[in-house]
Amino acid sequence: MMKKYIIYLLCIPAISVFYSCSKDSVTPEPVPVPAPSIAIKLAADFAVARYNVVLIDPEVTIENSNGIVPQYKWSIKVTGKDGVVKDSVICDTKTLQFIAPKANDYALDFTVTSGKVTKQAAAKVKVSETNKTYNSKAWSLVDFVPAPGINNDIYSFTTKAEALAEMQLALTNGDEIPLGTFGGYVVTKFDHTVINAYGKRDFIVQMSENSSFIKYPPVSVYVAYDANKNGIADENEWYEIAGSEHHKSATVKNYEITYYKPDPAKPAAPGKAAWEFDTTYLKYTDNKNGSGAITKTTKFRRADYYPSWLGATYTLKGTKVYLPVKDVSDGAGTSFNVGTFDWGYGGIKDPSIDISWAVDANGKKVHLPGVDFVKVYVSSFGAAGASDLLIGIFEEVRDLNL
Ligand SMILES: [Ca+2]
Ligand SMILES: [Ca+2]
Repeated sequence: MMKKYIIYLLCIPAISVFYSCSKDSVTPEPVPVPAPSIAIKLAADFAVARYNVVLIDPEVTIENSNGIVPQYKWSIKVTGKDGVVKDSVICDTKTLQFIAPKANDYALDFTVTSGKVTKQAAAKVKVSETNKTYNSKAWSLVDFVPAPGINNDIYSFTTKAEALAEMQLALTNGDEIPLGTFGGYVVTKFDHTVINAYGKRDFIVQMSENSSFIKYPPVSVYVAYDANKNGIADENEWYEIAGSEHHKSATVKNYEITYYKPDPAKPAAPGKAAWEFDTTYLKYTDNKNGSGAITKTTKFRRADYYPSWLGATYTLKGTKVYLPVKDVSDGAGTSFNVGTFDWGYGGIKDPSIDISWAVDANGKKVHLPGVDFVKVYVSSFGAAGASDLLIGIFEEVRDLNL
């Protein structure tokens, strides 16, 4: 009896093993997966003038990719200071918009990788001399509309043309260009396309710098590459630089403020604090059902904040970025800490910009070979009590790699 029992027990694992094996044996043989293959059609030679873009768009056919997203890499041979030739990656998309600062013959390598399979192709670009000298600073003023601010009345313009001529002069002389509060902007143009250097910052936005007495807000940046080469920054050529604040919840996209010209006959409505000279001075409305008034401060009571040449009302637009402004005078409104942003703005610790941060209206990254135009605008709407509105004062934009 006992013997039988033992045998029975021992049989269970035996059967179990047999069962497992038989299950395996009915699994169909794995169908061999066809190896991926890559074919590249790329012209051998291209030619372009320096600081101009040539489009290099190879034909890539990938078979049996098994859903793997291919990776692309363009590199050029660069001779370092030590005389050693190295591959330098210049692009990671299929299409390359090649642009180079120097006349030379460039040897390009194009690599496509799909899983474990890699294919390479090569091309040459002959970059010719233009016999032009290019300036690192954007010297041409293309557009300028200030928002209200305490320094608008120093300019007694009657037309926009007059304002532009005067601000061009300021830019030429290295003088400052006041932008006022939210939405105030200036557009400048380079005499060349600022190259979007791969993995590097490309240009710098110089604003008036903070002192112990006066604090300036960071400013936002738009860029335009003159893709159709008509010399104009067309509406569809503008892209926003998505800096460190761009995706934060307090950031308001497509914000618009309308400013109303103050009535000089209106009696001042003083506030509780001595610095509040007129709390109903300059009316504004926005496109989020908001409205209010900019207070005229006692210190600037003789100033006209509204640019007289801009008519009865005008509207300024952009992404509104939240800027922390903290009263550090126990609510007296006489002393403030003004916040700053990490990267991707002017008026911050490091105001250098990588063109690769540009995004389209849907927030999607765009690949620009470079930029010809830079728009700088005040993207926060804040005041620092007795010190008045937080206003931006523009100095210049400059190519970092020229
Ligand atoms: Ca770059
Ligand atoms: Ca254009």
